[in-house]
Amino acid sequence: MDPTTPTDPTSLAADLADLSALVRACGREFPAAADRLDGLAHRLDEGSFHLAVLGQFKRGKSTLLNALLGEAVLPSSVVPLTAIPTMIRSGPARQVRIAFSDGRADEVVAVPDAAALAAVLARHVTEEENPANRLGVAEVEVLHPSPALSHGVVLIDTPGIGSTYAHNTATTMAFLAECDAALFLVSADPPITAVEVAFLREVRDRVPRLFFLLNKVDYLSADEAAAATGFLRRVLAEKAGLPTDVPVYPVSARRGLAAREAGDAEGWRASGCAEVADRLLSFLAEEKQQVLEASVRQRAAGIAAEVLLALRLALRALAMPIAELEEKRAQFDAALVEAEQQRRSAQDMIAGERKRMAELVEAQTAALRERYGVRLAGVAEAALADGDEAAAVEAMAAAVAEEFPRELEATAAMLDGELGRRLRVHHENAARLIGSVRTAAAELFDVPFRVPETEHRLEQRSRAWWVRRDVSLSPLVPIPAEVMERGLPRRLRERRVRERLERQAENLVRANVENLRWSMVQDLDAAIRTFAADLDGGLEDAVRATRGAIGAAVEARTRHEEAGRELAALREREIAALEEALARLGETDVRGSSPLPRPAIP
Ligand SMILES: Nc1nc2c(ncn2[C@@H]2O[C@H](COP(=O)(O)OP(=O)(O)OP(=O)(O)O)[C@@H](O)[C@H]2O)c(=O)[nH]1
Ligand SMILES: [Mg+2]
Repeated sequence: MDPTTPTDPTSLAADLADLSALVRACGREFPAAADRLDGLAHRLDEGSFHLAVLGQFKRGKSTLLNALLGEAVLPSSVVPLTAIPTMIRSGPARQVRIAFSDGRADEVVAVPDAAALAAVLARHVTEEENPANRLGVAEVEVLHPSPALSHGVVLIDTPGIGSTYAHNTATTMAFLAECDAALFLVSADPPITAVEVAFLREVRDRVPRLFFLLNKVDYLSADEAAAATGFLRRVLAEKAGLPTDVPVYPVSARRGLAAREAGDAEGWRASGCAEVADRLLSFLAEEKQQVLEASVRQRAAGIAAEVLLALRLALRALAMPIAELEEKRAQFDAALVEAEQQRRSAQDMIAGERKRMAELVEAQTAALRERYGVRLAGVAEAALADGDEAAAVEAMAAAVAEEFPRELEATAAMLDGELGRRLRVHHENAARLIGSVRTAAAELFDVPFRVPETEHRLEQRSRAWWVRRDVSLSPLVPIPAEVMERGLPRRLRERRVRERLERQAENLVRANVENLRWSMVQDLDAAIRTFAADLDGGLEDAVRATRGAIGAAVEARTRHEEAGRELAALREREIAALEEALARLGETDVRGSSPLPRPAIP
């Protein structure tokens, strides 16, 4: 099968369900394998693709999304408006779920039509009706039946950057890490600004795939639109280092929306939105879907190959003279002694990795503490120059609230990457060790088996270990001045103020960095524990499957010749069914000698 051909994910899901049922029915040695297959089905099911629309305020992001959805549901206006990221997923009927940052239960609202949906969204995500996010909304998720949301695409409306509402910019910046791809929207009038170029530079480093849309081309004639597109391309190349032929899609979101609402297919095409909907959305989603599906297929085939190995072993064992069988069992147990030694040394190495990572966390947080101490001293000094102690305290608190989450993100991202890189080597070693146990069994009983390749690509972007990231900041508790201080000479009083501010800064930094350090160490421990348990579990599965197969054969043979024959017939049937299921998954040579299809990665 050509792995670059996108396949129907529902049929893959069905194949996985069949395979899992089949494996489960093969007997008590295999529930773990069936569970792993169910895990893959879940992964496929939730394999959504986050596509955000990004841009400066009022470029028409919300209008464009409305055009793509086919109805005006996201609030749009002439004043800066969108204040909370809104995720729009595919669902059978319109529904809104609102999550709050203070841990209140989510609010789920079923909405009968577009107008009702628009009203609920306006109440929660706009600067007008929810100024400075008074309602404490953390995230809004919309379910919508639009076909634009097929292939697992999740469209995301983001607050515009660069408006007078600085918190909107901060919200969008913090959200970039969630985006798999983005449509970067600029408008024909005014042409791209310096603020947008600076924003683009940030985006470019954090979002893996970017597409450029030039909106509001309805203001321009055809010639002007061509000139504007050319200008935008030049700016993108010169100021943001993008290739000179980077595609730019001219659109009129407003006309697109009007055309969709009027059912005007020609107008829809003329607006440029059709191309975005047809080509871009499906291209992006398929690209992701393809990688995901190929990887799921490959892993499922690997699991099925392991089960097949155990079944073939059992069949071979059933045909063997008892004495030979016992001898093979002893040889397999001897091979396990070696594997056990390797397992111990792997666990030691993982423990060593934990220690080194913990040291890195300490070093990073110490550096952060130091950097922040200096930074806050500077902030306090500057505020004191033209204000009093209270102003300096306020300036420090503001600096922490504004800058600390970013620092924290950066440190966490760096450590995430580092742990991922380090564990990858151990992951490969563990897979090899587990494979060697199966290979030993296969060789002993002379049945074909190829160790499945491991695949990490999809995990690379997931934040495997940093799960409890807590960006809530420790507040500043002002240290009161002593009453008698007022009577002191000015120089002395100033020195006291400085000392107090210094202590304040120290407390603030210590409390916040300590929070971070503690949660990182917790997460690191959890990640290492899971990893070590996975290694032990995987090895145990491999051993259990082989021992189980031999044991069942010995038991059946000693019980009755008839029982042995019956079990052999059952195993043969199971093997045939599994081989068939494996062939459906796209594995051509079920004897396990041909390479599995590799995922197509652009
Ligand atoms: N002429 C014209 N106006 C448009 C177009 N798209 C959007 N607009 C108008 O531009 C204004 C801003 O649109 P919004 O969709 O609210 O922009 P936004 O980027 O979501 O704004 P924020 O959420 O504040 O960042 C509205 O008045 C829209 O009607 C277009 O293609 N042509
Ligand atoms: Mg908007």
